[in-house]
Amino acid sequence: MLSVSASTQDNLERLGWDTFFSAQAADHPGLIPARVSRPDLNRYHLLSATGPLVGLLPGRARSAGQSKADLPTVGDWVLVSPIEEGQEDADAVPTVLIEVTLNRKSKFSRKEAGERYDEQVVAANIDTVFLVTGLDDNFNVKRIERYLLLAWTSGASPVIVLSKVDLCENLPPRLDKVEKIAMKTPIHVVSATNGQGMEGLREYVTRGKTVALLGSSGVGKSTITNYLLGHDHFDTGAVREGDSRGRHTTTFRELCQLDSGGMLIDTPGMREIQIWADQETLTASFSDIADLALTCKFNDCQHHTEPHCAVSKAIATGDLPQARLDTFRKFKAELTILTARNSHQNKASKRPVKK
Ligand SMILES: Nc1nc2c(ncn2[C@@H]2O[C@H](COP(=O)(O)OP(=O)(O)OP(=O)(O)O)[C@@H](O)[C@H]2O)c(=O)[nH]1
Ligand SMILES: [Mg+2]
Ligand SMILES: [Zn+2]
Repeated sequence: MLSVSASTQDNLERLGWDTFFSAQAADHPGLIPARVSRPDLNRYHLLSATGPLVGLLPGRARSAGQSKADLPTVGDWVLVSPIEEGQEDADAVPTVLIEVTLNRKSKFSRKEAGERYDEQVVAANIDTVFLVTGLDDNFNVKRIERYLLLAWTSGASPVIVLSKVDLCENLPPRLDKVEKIAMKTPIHVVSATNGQGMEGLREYVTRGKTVALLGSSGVGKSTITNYLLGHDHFDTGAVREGDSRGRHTTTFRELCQLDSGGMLIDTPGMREIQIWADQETLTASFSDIADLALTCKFNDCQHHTEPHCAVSKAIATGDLPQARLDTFRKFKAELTILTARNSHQNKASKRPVKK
């Protein structure tokens, strides 16, 4: 164990430090733990027990990384060493060298935007993800289903946040649609402009806990973050008239500490959220379909025209929406391509397969 003073220990725990990380740090005596609050182009803004630091990553770490997903990202814990020379200005934020990135407890990933089949880690070491969707004209249940699958893959607990309830004239049918696909995920209906339901979100942002806000542009992620922080740290931007879509106001990911000791990670609205998951999580995310399939006559029933198919029956009676089955099939197809591409890339690169 590192020998640290009580107040240092307290500050670290407020940042989310626990035995999962201290056990790893024990192998690297003398290095200082810090958490990535904001990755920049060539440097990393860090938070440590003694305050902010600026971390530099040695070139060798960049080239040794098998994929971009291995490089430090927002929420990661790193171990650093001080850089002695060249720090003339005593008031400047100390610059340090990032020596080690600790294994992650959880990570929210998606397939990198565009053609490449690479993993992009959006945020690391998060306890809860707020999947934010506006109850305005930009409301979209399919998008929530997609985010939910990624959240279940992440190792963090998802929470569905339906924002802008002050703009919603007919809540019950929308809420009903979300409840049908939520699979018991907690749902919070909020307005960050009039405060409705906002206190309920605080229970997730307690001392040492990290919450990441995810969702399309304009759904109100930064407005919610500012509300919980108690001041306007992030810029917010008006949405387009007509379709209520945002204008990509937030352009970087940043972890901020609340006075309560919890942390929020605000992220830029995602244009595309392509799946990064595995078959097991897909089945678990669609446990309603999996449960029904257990009672289909054939074990390998595809729920098309087979006799005694419990899934088809549930669709006929309206117990299972057709759209739900369609989404499941679409995700399954995307996952099949992803898995095939990944195994192809791994073979082609002849590198050891990643953990
Ligand atoms: N009426 C109403 N407007 C809201 C609410 N929350 C956010 N807004 C407005 O919606 C617009 C977009 O909010 P942002 O917080 O910038 O949205 P964002 O999700 O951070 O968007 P990006 O940074 O582009 O991803 C702003 O004009 C906010 O004032 C709400 O609860 N009610
Ligand atoms: Mg924003
Ligand atoms: Zn069937």
